[in-house]
Amino acid sequence: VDNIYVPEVFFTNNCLTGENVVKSTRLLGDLDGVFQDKDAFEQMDRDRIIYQVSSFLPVVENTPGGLFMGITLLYPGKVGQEFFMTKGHFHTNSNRAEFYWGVEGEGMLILMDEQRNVWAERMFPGSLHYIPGKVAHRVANIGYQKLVFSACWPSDAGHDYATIAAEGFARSLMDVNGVPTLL
Ligand code: S6P
Ligand code: ZN
Repeated sequence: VDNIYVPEVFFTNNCLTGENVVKSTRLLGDLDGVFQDKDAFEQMDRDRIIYQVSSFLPVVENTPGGLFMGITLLYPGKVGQEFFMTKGHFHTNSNRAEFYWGVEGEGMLILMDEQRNVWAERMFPGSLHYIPGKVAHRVANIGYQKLVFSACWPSDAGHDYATIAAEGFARSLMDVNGVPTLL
């Protein structure tokens, strides 16, 4: 498995074969419509890498009872005053929960329930976050360094990106005079 962000924990588990690891890269251009400041977005390089995900998929997608694990590297930066963040999603099997935990850097986990209530939890190395079912989740990098976090979710959760693409989150995490603030 070349050119992949792999922390020590993966090597000690000796579970990477290269066939069950799926890597994906999200460029700024893939996040069109996600950020509030459209003018700032248009002035930036659409080919800039915003985040990369390596997912370890030991079973076939949709297998009931299995688990997936992923590690996400989210670069620092802002579009206007809004911190770089992941697309965010609900799960297709909406009641499926997920764990996130912070590995490196400083972030905010932004959560939204089906009534569009939004709240956030601070992420830092060692922070652990339980995301209940029916709660959309996205992560913002609020620091000056890369943010690395890991996730574990059921193999039959699935990803519903369409709802967030259509309706967004009800609040955005902005830099207000140096303070990350949900507006
Ligand atoms: C998968 C898990 C993460 C995210 C990754 C990127 O269920 O939540 O691995 O896929 O952090 O975020 P997103 O919203 O683009 O999938
Ligand atoms: Zn998820």
